[in-house]
Amino acid sequence: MKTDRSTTLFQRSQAFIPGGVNSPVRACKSVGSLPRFIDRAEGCRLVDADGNTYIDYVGSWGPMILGHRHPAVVQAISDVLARGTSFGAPTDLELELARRVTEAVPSVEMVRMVNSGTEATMSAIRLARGVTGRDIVIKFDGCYHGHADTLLVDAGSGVATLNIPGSPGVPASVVQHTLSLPYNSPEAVQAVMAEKGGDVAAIIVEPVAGNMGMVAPKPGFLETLREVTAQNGSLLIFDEVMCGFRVAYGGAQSLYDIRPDLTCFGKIIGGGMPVGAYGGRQDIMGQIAPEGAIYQAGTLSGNPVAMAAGLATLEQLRKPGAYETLENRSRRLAEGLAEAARRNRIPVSFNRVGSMLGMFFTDQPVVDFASAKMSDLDRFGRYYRHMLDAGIYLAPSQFEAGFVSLAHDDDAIAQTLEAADAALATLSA
Ligand code: KE4
Repeated sequence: MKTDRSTTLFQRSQAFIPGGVNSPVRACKSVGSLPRFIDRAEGCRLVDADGNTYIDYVGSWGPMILGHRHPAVVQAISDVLARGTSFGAPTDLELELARRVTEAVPSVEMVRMVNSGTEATMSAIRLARGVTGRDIVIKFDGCYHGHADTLLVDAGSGVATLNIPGSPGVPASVVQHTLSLPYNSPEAVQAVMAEKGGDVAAIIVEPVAGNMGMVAPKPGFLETLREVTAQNGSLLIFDEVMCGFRVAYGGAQSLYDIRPDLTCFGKIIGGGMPVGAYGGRQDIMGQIAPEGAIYQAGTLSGNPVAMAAGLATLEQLRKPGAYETLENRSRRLAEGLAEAARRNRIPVSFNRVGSMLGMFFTDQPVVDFASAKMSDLDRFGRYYRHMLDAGIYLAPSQFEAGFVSLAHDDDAIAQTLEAADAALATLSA
């Protein structure tokens, strides 16, 4: 596969951008691969700077659930450009997207738009601390909630991929109030809440985790979080930046029938444009400035272009059958991959919730960060590179999730399974 152009661009980028990338995981360091510079995309396919085509299972890390350049999204962006790009003032578009989100997610009575998932979770934590007057926040090992100081503890995603212990630059004084517990361990949460519950402002969780690879909540785990937070006057925050509108139109909370106090969104609600949001009960959200005293702000919050792209995306997802199609195609892919692994006698463990999936090179179930880290990372790297050379674009880390879009048709799934069979065959050698 010719990669001269990506090679040259990457060399030049490293002179101007740290690591040559604007987000660490894109450097593909953990899989020993050259990052591909992408030139354009359409549907489920990317084309890189050298003209190579790939079937895309990263989907810009989640937003591209319709596939790239969906006509309705392109049209919506084009229409709003005729009006302008940013006003720093309220618009009907942000009102309509806020209404749509509250309509889709009953626990969200009010919502504030921001510009990234990090801003959403950072703001939700400040709000929880402000409302409860408490400092302690509980998160879970392997969950990643963006790079705000207070949450960069035992994080997943790029922190896990690059093995960054927390991160230099985050003062101990900032993370002293952040506790990180094993995911899917109700016992660990119950023990800590029994001792410290009265001082806990919030528990924040990825209800379907996608940053230690993809890990689903065990029955009873989310229910325990809801119970112990209610018992102690702490807030339950669902970080649905990744799984919101991904695993269901109402998000993971609709799948598992849990009503959190606050929910964070991002990715899909911006349809590929920069966006984040946090929302929840009116009595909590009403304490955010200017209505309340808890401050949060943003120059481009509610940006009309992002709002238009997000609205067009949700419009397509509201159509009958959208999530059934995602489920059917994702199931076919996962079953095909499992069959290929069996055929080639490669031990793999699979997790999937809807169109969010994870394939781990381990023969043990993966239910938390500790079990995810038992995966054979060398094997993952070899599999990744074979798939890339075969035109299949996977997330360049064992600790990321894969995403199927509505644009992944039968041919794309068939081509992926064929490539996977060949890649797995080389691993058994
Ligand atoms: P952003 O600040 O990157 O928009 O969102 C942070 C965030 C918050 N919560 C969850 C559950 C997330 O998955 C993320 C970001 N996800 C990663 C992918 N694992 C973004 C990719 C990257 O960091 O480049």
